Amino acid sequence: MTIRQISTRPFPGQRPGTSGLRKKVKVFQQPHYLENFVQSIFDTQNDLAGGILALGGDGRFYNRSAIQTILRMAAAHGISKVIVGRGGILSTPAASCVIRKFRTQGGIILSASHNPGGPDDDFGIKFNVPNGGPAPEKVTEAIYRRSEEITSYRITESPDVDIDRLGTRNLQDMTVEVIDPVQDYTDLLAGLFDFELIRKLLHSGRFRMRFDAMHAVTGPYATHILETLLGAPSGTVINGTPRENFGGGHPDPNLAHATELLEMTRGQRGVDFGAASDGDGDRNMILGRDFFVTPSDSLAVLAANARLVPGYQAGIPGIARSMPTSQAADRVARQLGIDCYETPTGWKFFGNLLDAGKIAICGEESFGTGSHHVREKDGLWAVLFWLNLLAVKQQSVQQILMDHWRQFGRNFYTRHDYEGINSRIAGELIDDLRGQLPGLPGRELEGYTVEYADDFSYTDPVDGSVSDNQGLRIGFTDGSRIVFRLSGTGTEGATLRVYIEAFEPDPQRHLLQTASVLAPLAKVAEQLAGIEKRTGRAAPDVIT
Ligand code: VG1
Ligand code: CO
Repeated sequence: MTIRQISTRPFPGQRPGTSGLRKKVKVFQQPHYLENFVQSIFDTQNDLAGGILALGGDGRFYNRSAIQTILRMAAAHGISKVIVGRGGILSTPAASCVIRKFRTQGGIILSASHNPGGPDDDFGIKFNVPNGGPAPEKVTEAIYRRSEEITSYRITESPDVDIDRLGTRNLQDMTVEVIDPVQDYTDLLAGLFDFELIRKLLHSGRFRMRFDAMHAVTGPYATHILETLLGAPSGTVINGTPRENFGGGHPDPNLAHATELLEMTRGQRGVDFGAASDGDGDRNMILGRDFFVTPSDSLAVLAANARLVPGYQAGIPGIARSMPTSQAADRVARQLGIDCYETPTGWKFFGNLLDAGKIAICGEESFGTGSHHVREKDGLWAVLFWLNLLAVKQQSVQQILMDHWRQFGRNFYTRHDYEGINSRIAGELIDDLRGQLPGLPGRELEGYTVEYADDFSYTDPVDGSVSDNQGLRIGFTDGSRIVFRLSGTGTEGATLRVYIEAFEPDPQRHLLQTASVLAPLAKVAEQLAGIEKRTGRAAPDVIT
């Protein structure tokens, strides 16, 4: 067979961020750019040669051409078989499912998640390890170090592989197996939830829902599961046809971007339940009629009610949340008498806890929720979990939340994002804040007394690895909190995230406006960080 060895030089900055390597498509299109990173994966993951690799992506622009490049390189590297989703498609949770089910030596997922797609927008690649989860830091660091010293890569000279027909074919000595991207994932979810009960709810005539696939990867998954299997009326899934540029939108399920869905849940004629997922299918947004469920609350509600769902009937050993996620889940864990872990931002930190059986449910404030069924967050899983709960409880989304808050208290929560700010200014802002931290405990600010202030450092309870500098936390004596951190997923400048939460035990106050409850703390955040003075921004770009 013809394998070519191509000389190359390192590209600076192929360091994976919160969730893989994300750059503009134009960056990925430079000769050797993608190849260098893929070869760095192959060179550092010794079990891949002679092993099996799962491969797929969210279908955005450049997905198909990247798949062909990776297949040629995999053949040249001596990988025995690549399992690829038809059309090059695998949602992130489906990829995780496939890696686990077929015991592959890892997987490559092509996605920039919720970032816009198209020739002028974003692309991404990430490596998942054999447990199905994103590579832990020591693996991403090894890949990055390799990318800094690479001098050549290997690739076959061969025509494109047909990835649009199911079945097995050869690329020189390697087998390429094209699978239905939806089937294995659907089977897994069907084993966790009470599909019969959900079907009854959807047929009761008293319940209407919409799922917004945002022209991204979950279209075929949601249509198959919700409409075909569960019998929801056709039209339940909106924007269900995946597009390479997501129809020009941000495939980001939040109040700022899923506005069409939001409208459908409004007023007397609004639907009872609205949900959306992101570009690669791992995020979810949950809406009731005229009601938004914060992702932090969603995590707490799912954990508190897990026993009502077949897959979690025996109860859960523990919960984990990322550091900036609200402490609502902690309160649930306390009442259930189980552990709650606080991890740095990014799904990779949940992997060890899930593998060790310390937790079964975990989540992030950024519209991510998931469980031990895969090792990624899972948008449709969360939607089905909610549908299962709604079917069991026969209550509205709002009623479920009101009951939850009455039992556990309410953690009011918001995140303010300042996007595309100058990287140097953002760095200085964080450095200056870090310098202020030691002087904060005991100080009173707008009526709140600082209890602790630190730069979050995490020691993995399973392997002891330490991750420093994971965000600045300022906690107040009444349980309120402000967190500052810089995004690790952007492709232009820096994004500053400010996370604000306040605890409210009094049910009389649970329906107050979030913005007004959190206004004094937002003022404190501004006083401490001087965001407007430094960046010229008087208000955040996105509030969720
Ligand atoms: C953001 C979120 C984080 C999430 C990450 C990947 O990271 O805040 O919670 O894990 O995106 O999500 P950052 O570093 O920009 O804050 V996604 O849906 O890749 O898939
Ligand atoms: Co995503």
